[in-house]
Amino acid sequence: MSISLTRYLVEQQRAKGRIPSELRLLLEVVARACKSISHAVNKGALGDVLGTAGSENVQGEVQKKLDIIANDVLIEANEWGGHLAAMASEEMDSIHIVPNRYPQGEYLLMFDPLDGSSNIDVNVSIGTIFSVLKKVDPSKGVSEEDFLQPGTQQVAAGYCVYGPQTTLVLTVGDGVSMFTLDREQGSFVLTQENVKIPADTKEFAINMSNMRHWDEPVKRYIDECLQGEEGPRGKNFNMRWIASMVADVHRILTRGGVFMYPWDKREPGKPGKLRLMYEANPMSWLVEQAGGASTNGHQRILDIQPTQLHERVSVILGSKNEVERVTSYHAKA
Ligand code: AHM
Ligand code: MG
Repeated sequence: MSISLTRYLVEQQRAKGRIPSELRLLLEVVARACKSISHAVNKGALGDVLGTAGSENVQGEVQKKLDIIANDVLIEANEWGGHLAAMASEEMDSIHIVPNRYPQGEYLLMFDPLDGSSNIDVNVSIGTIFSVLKKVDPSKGVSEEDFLQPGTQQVAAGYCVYGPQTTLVLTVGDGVSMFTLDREQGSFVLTQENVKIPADTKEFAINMSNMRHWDEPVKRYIDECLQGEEGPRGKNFNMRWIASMVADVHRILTRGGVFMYPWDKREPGKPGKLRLMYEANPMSWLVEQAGGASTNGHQRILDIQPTQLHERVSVILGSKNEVERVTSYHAKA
């Protein structure tokens, strides 16, 4: 018997008491929006969704048409349900407060509407990443400060990867579950529960073209992997780099591995490329819930107190023993 996302969430609410009905509604709406984005992605050149939009986001990155389409889909789907107070997105300068004409809820939704934008036009896996927080003080109006909570405060997080299959991966703090979109039924079906990342791995993911810019601990780690059987690790490593964090993390949740987008010397003032609120926090929680680890090299990502909405961070996540090794190299440096 197949279990739909709806049923899974009802059971999380009813039997486990883990999620209130408002959060269940919120997650259903996010899933519906992802379904709609998946359809847009599938149309490709037939749907006039490829190419750039001719605009830039707040971080000075060129926006693709699908970045904007996905952002609009998520905003429109979520603003009227009464479960949210506000939303924040990688593609919007500031927070989007639920308009006055709709009731306001207590949840805050953050998303990277289309992660892996450089892969859109070349038909490689891309995705949507999301994270849910609760307003600290429900009696006050909502502001940007409400979003600046460490990742440990997330009440739900997940991503949807648009690849050969469309897969939604979710945690509400009770392990990680995966749902595959059944296009004939139009619903997400539970296809894996209790996802676990093996503690050891022989696979790493990093953009090797930046090697000359890395810091010593990261250089050391990768250099030792590259030496293979003859080196200090005594085993051969394999490399994968999809350039879509959703797809790289999905592989790690499926078969293990370590993913890194570390700080580098290209722009020393920038802590990293990836965004804490829309990418690092949700992915770190999923990875930890699957038994893996996630750090910026010095601190657990989920413990970082954000100071800005669009803050960037260095990310090292995946198989526990490898992440601990990279962390120990940072401590020694
Ligand atoms: P995006 O959210 O604008 O798509 O940027 C984030 C992406 C990640 O998905 C991926 O890991 C990284 O950027 C790839 O960067 P690079 O092109 O430097 O390899
Ligand atoms: Mg992204």
